[in-house]
Amino acid sequence: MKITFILPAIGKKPGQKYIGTWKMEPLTIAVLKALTPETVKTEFFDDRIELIDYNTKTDLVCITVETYTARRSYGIAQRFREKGIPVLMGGYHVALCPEEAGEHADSIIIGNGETVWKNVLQDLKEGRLKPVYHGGIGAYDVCPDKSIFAGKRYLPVSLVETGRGCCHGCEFCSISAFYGSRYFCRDHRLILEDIRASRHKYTFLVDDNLLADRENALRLFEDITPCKIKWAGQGTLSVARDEKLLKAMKKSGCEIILIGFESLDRENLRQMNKSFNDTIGERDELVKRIHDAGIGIYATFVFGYDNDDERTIEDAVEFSKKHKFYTAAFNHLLPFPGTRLYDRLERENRLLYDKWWLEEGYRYGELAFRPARLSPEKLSRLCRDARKEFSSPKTVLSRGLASFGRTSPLLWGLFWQMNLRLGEEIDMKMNVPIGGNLDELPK
Ligand code: B12
Ligand code: SF4
Repeated sequence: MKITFILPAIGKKPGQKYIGTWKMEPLTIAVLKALTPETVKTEFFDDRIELIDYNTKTDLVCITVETYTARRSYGIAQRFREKGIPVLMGGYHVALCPEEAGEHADSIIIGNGETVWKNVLQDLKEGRLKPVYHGGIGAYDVCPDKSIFAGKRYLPVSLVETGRGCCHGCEFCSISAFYGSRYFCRDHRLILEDIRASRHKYTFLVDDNLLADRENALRLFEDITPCKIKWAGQGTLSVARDEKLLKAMKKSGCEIILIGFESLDRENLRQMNKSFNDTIGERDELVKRIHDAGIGIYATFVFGYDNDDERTIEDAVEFSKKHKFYTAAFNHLLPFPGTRLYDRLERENRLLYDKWWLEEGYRYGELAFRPARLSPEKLSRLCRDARKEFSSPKTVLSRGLASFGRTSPLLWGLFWQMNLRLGEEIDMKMNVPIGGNLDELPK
């Protein structure tokens, strides 16, 4: 028996090179590989970096689907299904849009793969795959098998999962839609095992909110300290209020923390149900404490809430420049299916497409709804301009100099590589057609 795993790209511009940044090892595939007995042959195509062989002889094609990659996933699935090869799909998009995904696959899995993979393989062997498998959420107890990445070139960063879900309930977030404000921490013994098996000096701790459970985070930082790794992960600004946690985090090797500021505007934060980020008055001080602790910040912002206009976007860029963040993302708001944001915009009759992720001609960077104070085109342009401004040579230079000493020398070296490249790629990434031209897929 042979199984073919596929990670689809968002899309590709006709005739252009793929976008270069953020090509990390996809942990999802390594987890599925680890669950698969050695007697079953496996292969893996990462559509972001290589061509898919549609003539491969295989018994099952497994595709992991995100909303951005749904259109392309369905196109890829069709090619295999035309040849009589069954397709199984999983991932957050499938979990949040099971009916839609079910129309493009022979079988789908909602939730975790760990709990049902054995049954899937048995059913496949007996030729009676079920249309739906419910994997549930919560406990997961497997160490990924990264041998499936052999021969592929990824960023030299090891991904180690520490938790799934999040305690918060931000209106726009797929994680909050799927997990319903619940957080599941992973067994620390498995985390340590993964770290010991890692090949790279740098580790990305994969978690939607590493700090969701304070006591667990504190123990985790203590447990991983002896491993002497350098790591980056996702957290919240509130860590700066907790001196003990901040110290433990740094001691355990934290170099960069990704913080979703999202907006600096109180009304916007209220509307997105992220008032826990309403640190107006103390925000500068909290940022300073994190920097003083020797941790760089990857700041993310989202624009398109009802109080957003040119001024709020400018404020976010100025704030990011003032604090000389290691890096920052300025994204426009996007109504992901299954989120409360999607439902609200639908109710308010503000969606420009019923399903933007399936819309032919929909492009990365394009708005999919009508913002309250700006035209969709203008907001898209302002996000691009914000990225350009933050990545201008002058800003990169001043941020780079400030980062010296704030992070380790190796991460400082990475700063230049990453920020200069991100600047170059802004326009390459803008307007990538979602799904790409499916006719360009090799037959
Ligand atoms: C790490 C990460 C990234 C990394 C990418 C890593 C990489 N491999 O290259 C970076 C930082 C680059 C990134 C980028 C983006 N990301 Co991201 N990312 C994540 C994160 C935090 C972890 C993913 C992961 O490795 N999980 C661990 C694995 C083991 O879990 P898993 O994927 O859920 O798989 C399990 C099950 O879902 C299931 N399963 C999944 N697929 C399949 C398939 C089959 C066949 C089967 C049987 C089972 C199965 O079984 C697995 C084992 O239980 C997730 C959130 C999360 N907790 O998953 C967001 C997440 C996937 N990202 C998200 C988004 C929006 C993005 C961006 C679009 C952000 C942006 N605005 O630019 C970009 C672009 C993504 C792209 N496709 O190019 C969203 C997707 C939402 C959605 N509805 O699709 C998520 C869910 C975060 C969120 N808060 O909503 N991301
Ligand atoms: S804090 Fe982050 S992961 Fe948690 S619900 Fe909000 S956006 Fe989602």
